[in-house]
Amino acid sequence: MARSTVTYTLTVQGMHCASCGMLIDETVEKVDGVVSSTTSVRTGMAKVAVDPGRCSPADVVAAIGDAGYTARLERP
Ligand SMILES: [Cu+2]
Repeated sequence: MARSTVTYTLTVQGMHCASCGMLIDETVEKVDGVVSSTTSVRTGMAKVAVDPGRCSPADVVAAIGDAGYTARLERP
């Protein structure tokens, strides 16, 4: 775990309740290279820590899309 990680901040549309955030976190954490995912329904934001050599913002956006939500990268 000596590798450095980068945290992507994304806005997520379509969340309604805490279960939505948990579903997103479960889905995103299955993506190769994702270290952790913390999604807040209250703020509509997801903070996703990744190994940047293995996971791009597009991978995270795609995974959230697969879960049924729309995500947009706020800042790398
Ligand atoms: Cu929900």
